[in-house]
Amino acid sequence: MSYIIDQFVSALISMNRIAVRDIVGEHYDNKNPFSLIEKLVVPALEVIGDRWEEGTVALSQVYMSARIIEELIDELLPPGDPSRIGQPKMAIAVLEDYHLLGKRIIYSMLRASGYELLDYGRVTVEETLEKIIADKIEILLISTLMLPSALRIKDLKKEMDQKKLATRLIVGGAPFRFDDQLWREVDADATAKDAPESLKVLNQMVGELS
Ligand code: B12
Repeated sequence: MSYIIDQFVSALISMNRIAVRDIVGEHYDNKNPFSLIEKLVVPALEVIGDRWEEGTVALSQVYMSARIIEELIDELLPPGDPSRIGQPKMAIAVLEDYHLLGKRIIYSMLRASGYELLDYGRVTVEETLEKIIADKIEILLISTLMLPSALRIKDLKKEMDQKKLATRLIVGGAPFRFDDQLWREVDADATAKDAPESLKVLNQMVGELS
């Protein structure tokens, strides 16, 4: 797989959409887009992020790679499952961060699995508070990819406690994968490293709430 990831990385950073499509066409079984995303897309973007950090890839290449991936994900991800499960009110948000792809994947995975959740898009701590109060949200999923954004979850949680809100928080994104104790430090209730695991964690939390 690592050879394929390398090929995929090269196609992305040289903005070769045709090669990107060819590689996807060769390795996608037309059944489970999440498996392709977790095995190929996420690791490739991680390699690109590492190369950017070591200075061998420009930010414009990171940006263009993400754009190509966005187009691909638009085509691959399934629509929501029409038979919604009776469930607590839930929402998903990107907190004070511009990295949106992870949220998009988690949102689609959960909707495809029958959950109905509001998509708050990119929000600040203040906006999040207003929204979860107005919508009476019981479970909030938060995605952050930068450490300063991840640490803002602790500020959100403090404000929630002051307002006596019992909304449960599930957090995820790169900082939580780099440090497996960070979710506890920001006072979240749970974390998950990828889309399939987010479904397991949510199923368990929904079970506890009902
Ligand atoms: C693509 C990318 C960008 C794109 C984003 C495009 C977009 N529309 O999203 C662009 C070019 C815009 C960008 C910009 C920047 N980036 Co950037 N970026 C990346 C990169 C390469 C990949 C991120 C990505 O999309 N991955 C694919 C998605 C699908 O994976 P994911 O988000 O991790 O999601 C998975 C899991 O984490 C999990 N998950 C995600 N969210 C959630 C939520 C819940 C509830 C759960 C349960 C699970 C979960 O499930 C997902 C599926 O498996 C990462 C490298 C990396 N290692 O992550 C750097 C990275 C995140 N960026 C970084 C930085 C520093 C920046 C910039 C500040 C650079 C700059 N100097 O301008 C800017 C910030 C812009 C801003 N103002 O916020 C750093 C962050 C470092 C840190 N610890 O703070 C990283 C880690 C790169 C690095 N190695 O240094 N970036």
